[in-house]
Amino acid sequence: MDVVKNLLINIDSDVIDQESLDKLYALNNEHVLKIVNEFISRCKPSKVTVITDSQEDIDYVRQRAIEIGEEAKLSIDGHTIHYDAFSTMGYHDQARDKANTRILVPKGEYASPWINTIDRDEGLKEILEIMEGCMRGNECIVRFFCLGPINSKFSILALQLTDSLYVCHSEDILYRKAYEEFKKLDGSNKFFYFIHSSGELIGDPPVSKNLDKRRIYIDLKENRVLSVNNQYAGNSLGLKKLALRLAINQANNEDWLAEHYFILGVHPKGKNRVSYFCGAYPSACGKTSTAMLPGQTVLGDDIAYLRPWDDGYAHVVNIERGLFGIIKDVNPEDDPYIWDAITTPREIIFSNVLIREETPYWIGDGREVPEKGINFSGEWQIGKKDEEGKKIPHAHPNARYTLRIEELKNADENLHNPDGVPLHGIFYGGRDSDTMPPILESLNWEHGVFLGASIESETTSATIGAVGVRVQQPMANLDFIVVPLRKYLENHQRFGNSLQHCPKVFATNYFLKNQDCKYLNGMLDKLCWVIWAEGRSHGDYEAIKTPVGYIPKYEDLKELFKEYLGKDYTKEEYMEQFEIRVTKLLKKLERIEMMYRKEENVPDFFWIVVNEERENLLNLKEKYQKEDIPPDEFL
Ligand code: OXD
Ligand code: MN
Repeated sequence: MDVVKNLLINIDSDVIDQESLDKLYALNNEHVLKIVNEFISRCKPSKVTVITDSQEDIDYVRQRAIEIGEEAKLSIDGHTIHYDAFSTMGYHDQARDKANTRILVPKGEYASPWINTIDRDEGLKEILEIMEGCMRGNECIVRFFCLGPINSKFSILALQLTDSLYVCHSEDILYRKAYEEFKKLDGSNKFFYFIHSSGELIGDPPVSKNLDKRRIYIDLKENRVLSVNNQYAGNSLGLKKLALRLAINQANNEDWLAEHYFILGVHPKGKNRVSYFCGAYPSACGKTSTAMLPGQTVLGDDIAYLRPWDDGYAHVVNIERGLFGIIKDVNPEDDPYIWDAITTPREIIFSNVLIREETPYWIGDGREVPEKGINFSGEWQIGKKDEEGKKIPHAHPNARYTLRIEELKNADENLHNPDGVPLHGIFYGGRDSDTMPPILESLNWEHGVFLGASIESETTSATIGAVGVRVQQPMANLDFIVVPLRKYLENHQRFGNSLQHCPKVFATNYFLKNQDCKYLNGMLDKLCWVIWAEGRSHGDYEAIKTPVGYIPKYEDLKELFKEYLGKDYTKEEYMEQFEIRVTKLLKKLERIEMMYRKEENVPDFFWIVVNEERENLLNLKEKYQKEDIPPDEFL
């Protein structure tokens, strides 16, 4: 034990008190001590506090977040507000910083061209220098969490050091506490670790000052991420998107999947069953609204781990227990479950919204915009502009709420099931105004992998940079894939083929527009696509086989629209929505090919699907001599 204790010799006893030291020693894990020692010595906080699973410790974090001003109380009990740094509408810490998030790649190793990398030695040198003294004057919290349910084959433990009490508090809402689980590691280093610092702080509320030195470096070799000079949860919270990258690496070296998926329990009327579906959508493309469909249950809204299970299905768990949801457009009509939860007393952190008389307001909340208040830019009034003359909205388009799933009326009862839930199907979707039909079922698993690999979307405000550019987003996961795409696709193919009950794959598109740029579908129509997909996974509906996938029959949708939405779904609507748009699909295929041609050694199965798809589309063009083919032609 003394050897282990000696690992903390570099730390001044004024910085860490005996109580915290004892909590560390009780873990009996030299790896944890080494990490704490190394980064406390480097980052030089004025105080180190170790947090266990006790309520007292957890309350301490909540309290400190308010005391140091990273959060402020709002009028409703349990609600707080947090702001991230803001300079102009184009330069801020209100979204993920893709440019400065890099994978550290050892010399000579291959990385796909769209993975943002830096030479490992160079990157480590750079970030470790930036981290030198970065916590000076601040308190560093040491916390222990679990990615996934406790006591589960799926789960991975995670150690977080951070000087942001907001980060630590958010993680408490979003993840399962696991100090006691670390004790069970028996001294091993089988955990991820995350070192985060907001860096020097400025202003009131205190926000990261040195955004120019914001870095998020992912070190696959050590299963760790170092993140500095930021607070926005997508950049700062180790367990969210930073851990996803480490998990993708691990999964692709083993036999499982780590995906950017929600998990939805689908409960079709009168059938007395629940079937679980996952879904991947790039940010702000309907992911949360699909996960929150009325009458269904939500098990997760962002990240899932999948493993082949004894019953022949893939089983899936939510590695989180909370939501870090986009608040824009949350209103009582479209999002009743979320609206109810975030307007009543319970533990919630709002970020980057407008506060007026201790009440939060956001874009699309259905209320009149207050004339003034406090927002991410400080004192705000209607018409306020940033230094570059750009209008500052009352709330940021990427403003968020952080909330436990169990606080929702539609929370699924299997959230903490260590065995996860069996997976019946996967939805993929992007933002596509003119090409894909509202729902299309893949011809087989490989074709499903292709559908996921060919998601395209317009960029949104969830990442920094231009908004509205069409980009390829394989499995809505491109920002997080840290292994060569070749390997990622191979792993998918192998995974599905190893299952006796392979999930069905569906491409969805909620953003189809007509010539006048009007959406062809209502917000809730997706409920009918989802119920149809669930029925398909049980063999309840026949479908029309087109050369690019299966589409629903009009009669089935007509009934579903009536039963679930009380709507008359007309044949004309169906004919327009489910046309097979041959020319547009060929163009999309070209873009996809162009992307994958840049990758080394893309697996054969992928090119086989691409070539078949092209041939099928060309044949259709030849046969019908039309750009768009009505669905009835395939009956
Ligand atoms: C998220 C994201 O916040 O994907 O979930 O950006
Ligand atoms: Mn996400």
